[in-house]
Amino acid sequence: TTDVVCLGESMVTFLPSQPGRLADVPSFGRGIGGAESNVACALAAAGHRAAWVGRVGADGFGDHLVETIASYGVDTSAVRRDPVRPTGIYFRTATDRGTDTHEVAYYRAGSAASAMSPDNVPYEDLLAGRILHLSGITAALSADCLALLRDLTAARPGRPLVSFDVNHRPHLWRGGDADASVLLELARRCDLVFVGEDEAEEAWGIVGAEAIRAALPEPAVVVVKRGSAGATVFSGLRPGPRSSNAGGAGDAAGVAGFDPDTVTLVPALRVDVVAAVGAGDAFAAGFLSATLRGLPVRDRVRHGHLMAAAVLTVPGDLTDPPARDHADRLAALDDDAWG
Ligand code: KDG
Repeated sequence: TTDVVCLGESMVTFLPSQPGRLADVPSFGRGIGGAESNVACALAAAGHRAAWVGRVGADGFGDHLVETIASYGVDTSAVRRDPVRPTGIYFRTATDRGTDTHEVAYYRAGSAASAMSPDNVPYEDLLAGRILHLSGITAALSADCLALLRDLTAARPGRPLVSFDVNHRPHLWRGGDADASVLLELARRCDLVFVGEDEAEEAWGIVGAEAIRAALPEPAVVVVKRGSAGATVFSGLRPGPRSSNAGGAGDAAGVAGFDPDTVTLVPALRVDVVAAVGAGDAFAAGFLSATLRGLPVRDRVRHGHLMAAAVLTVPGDLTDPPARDHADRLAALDDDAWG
């Protein structure tokens, strides 16, 4: 069986040849982006069976995405091609060193992925893994995509463990019918939630890790990312709204392997940030990887931090994760080494 199935829009990414305003950049290099396929690629590179489900155009950019994602070892067999709508693309400027300020220009309105709906995605493939990984980006793409996330996060028999990265992208919520408050509604229906302290404040006006957990009481695990301070994990066995298959896929994925109601703060590594884009995806991949391996909560977070550190120190969205035995040795270092 597949370990993790990731659903979402992937795009061809254009990275600038030089720093400066988007208006002044003369040329761009091609890469790939897409939060959920980034997670799938990192998981596959770390040795897990990962699949990505998405929708791309019947165009060269669609070919490039499918081929590149497959080259990481990700199963792309359930990706659908849209005969009419194009593959989304986006451009961005270089991040100022040490900061997270960059411009992003999306060309994805009306994209193939925005046409995903409960009527045209392969449910059998989506529900076939131990974990289904989703993100809030999909909710912002279209009313159909929001309906799809609502459906996939609904309680159903045999549901895999549902992992949700809130991924609030303010640009995407401008001018739509829904607003970012739906991300809170969706997150509450999932089993494992990743959210940044900053994005919870920006999207929902909720300040601080404890307040975030109070607003998200249902998921068995809530991981609050706190930038360079690290991450706080709230975990507990809760009956929740999803009637998750106790003893089934959810348990097998190890989320239930926590003592009830624990709060664990795990400091991050301090790195010299080149570009922050993709770090959240790498963190989720590291945490999921260690979860699949049944590692203790501290080590799940440390594997998240290690994968994030690898991506933070390169310009693109994606990089090879540290080898597993290397990551295990780093994760096992004393608290002193982890600051
Ligand atoms: O997390 C990185 C993503 O934000 C990036 O790859 C592009 O998926 C993307 C988005 O929608 O912003």
